[in-house]
Amino acid sequence: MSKLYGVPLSPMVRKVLLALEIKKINHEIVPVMPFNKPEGFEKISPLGKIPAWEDDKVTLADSTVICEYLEDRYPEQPLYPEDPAGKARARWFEEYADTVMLPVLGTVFFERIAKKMMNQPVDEAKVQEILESKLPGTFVYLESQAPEADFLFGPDLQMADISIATNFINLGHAGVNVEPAEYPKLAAYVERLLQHPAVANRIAEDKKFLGTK
Ligand SMILES: N[C@@H](CCC(=O)N[C@@H](CS)C(=O)NCC(=O)O)C(=O)O
Repeated sequence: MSKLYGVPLSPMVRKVLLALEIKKINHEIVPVMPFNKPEGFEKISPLGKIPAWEDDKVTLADSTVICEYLEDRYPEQPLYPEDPAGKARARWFEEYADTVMLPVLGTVFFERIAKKMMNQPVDEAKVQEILESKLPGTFVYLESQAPEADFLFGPDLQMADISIATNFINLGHAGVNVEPAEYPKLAAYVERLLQHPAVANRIAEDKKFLGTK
């Protein structure tokens, strides 16, 4: 069976997992923790990062590369717009989520949740610094881009939305929400993202694992 290497709490692994679940692609998860990787994992993921993917045809690393492959191989239930301009904009949002949101929102999660799981001291000063100096810029940009209704490219949740949602899931686990009074469009969009059945199911699974409500 096709294998997804990683753990669902990782935003980048969850991104691939959501694509797999929405596209109903059979797979198994091979648990690999980002900071405790099995020997030889570099043969599957050259940079040693999760997620990685292995099936009957290919071994791949990087969530975007994996998701684009899944889209090409399993085009039913498309997760990218068809038109070139829409597809390019979708790729931009995915890139923004992976390279700008992950280091900001992901660090808050890493400090407050991952470090606690590893019995390491939480650097709350670092969290506060991110919340005050880095998070607002991201929220201001996303407020300017958030759709008035539905998702970024219409009524269906697509890869651009998934890439953003997975980062907001971890931010929520870390106890930070979008303030509707400050960011009304973004707060409403994030609410719609988190209520999508596939996303809500991922959150429920995470909470079971974390032992939170
Ligand atoms: N661009 C990569 C980033 C993957 C990534 O940064 N994964 C993190 C976990 S969310 C990781 O494996 N960190 C451990 C490390 O860098 O060694 C992707 O989209 O898959």
